[in-house]
Amino acid sequence: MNNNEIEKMNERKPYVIACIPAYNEERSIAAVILEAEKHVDKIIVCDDGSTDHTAQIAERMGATVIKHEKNMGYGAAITTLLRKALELGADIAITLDADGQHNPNQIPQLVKPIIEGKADIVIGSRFLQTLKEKIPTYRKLGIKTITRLANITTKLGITDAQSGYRAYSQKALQNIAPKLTETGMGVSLQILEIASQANLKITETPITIRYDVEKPSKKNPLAHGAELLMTLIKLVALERPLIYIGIPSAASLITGIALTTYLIWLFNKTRYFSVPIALVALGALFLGTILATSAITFHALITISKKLEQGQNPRTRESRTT
Ligand SMILES: Nc1nc2c(ncn2[C@@H]2O[C@H](COP(=O)(O)OP(=O)(O)OP(=O)(O)O)[C@@H](O)[C@H]2O)c(=O)[nH]1
Ligand SMILES: [Mg+2]
Repeated sequence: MNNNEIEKMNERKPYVIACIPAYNEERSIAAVILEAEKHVDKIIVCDDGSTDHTAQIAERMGATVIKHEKNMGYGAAITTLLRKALELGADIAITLDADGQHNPNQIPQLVKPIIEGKADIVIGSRFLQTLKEKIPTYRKLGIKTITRLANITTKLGITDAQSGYRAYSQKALQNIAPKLTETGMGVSLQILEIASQANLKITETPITIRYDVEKPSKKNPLAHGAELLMTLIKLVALERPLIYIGIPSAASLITGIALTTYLIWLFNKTRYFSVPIALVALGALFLGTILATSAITFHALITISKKLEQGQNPRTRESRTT
């Protein structure tokens, strides 16, 4: 945010909207809304195809409810919410879970750095406060691994890449909301990737999280982790395909060529044709070719889409406005 924008926001009270994704959360949604409304101007709930009374309860509690006809996933719910917040002219949007794990009374802590002009995105981190031992070990390990990997690609140096408790400035919403495509839990990572590309300022603030409020039908943590890993690979590989797909492709091709050379040398020397080596060589050459083709295709597609984004004609390299 530049100084003008900060001054403009400080002239009046910022318009803060809480965005709550909810999928079958009838047990907790009312309490979350009740607590959150003390700290925000408006609450929007995205009912993500719930089959229980989540939507009716949220409506009765006075929230604006946007319903997905069927369950589309956490990322789809977040996308719907952030786009709606932008459309409603939010100065700040807060996302928090509907299951009661996040404490709405911590909203002021998340909003503060944005009001002070110190950040465009504030992440509520579970790893910056003393209660961290309450997080189940396998989750802590999973979140930390994903965060470490995310930090390599985004270079943001954050402690909790997977937190759903976040605050976004209007500038962040404008940059992020239109670009979201991840429908699952990977959206948290995609947001960081976009934020890093757009040079948005990100800070973290300590939050507490409850693990004693969980629903019986939770997603398997292994499936959850695998989904995040896939997103990360997708984001990274697609962002720099020449490196992340090109290098494995080159390694595979070199292995294939080396094995083929060895095979020929062996045959010349001993008249023995090793079928296993031939198969591995063929596989490596095949894989290398496929990866090389993908790397070049992705690279071309990304270059074209980036040019289009900048309003340039990809063929002539001339700006549309000239
Ligand atoms: N799992 C899941 N959650 C959704 C979906 N759509 C919206 N949500 C909401 O997104 C929020 C986060 O979902 P959780 O399943 O609690 O995910 P989490 O907090 O990262 O994982 P846990 O640590 O297992 O609680 C909750 O408020 C859900 O109701 C969906 O399709 N799947
Ligand atoms: Mg949860």
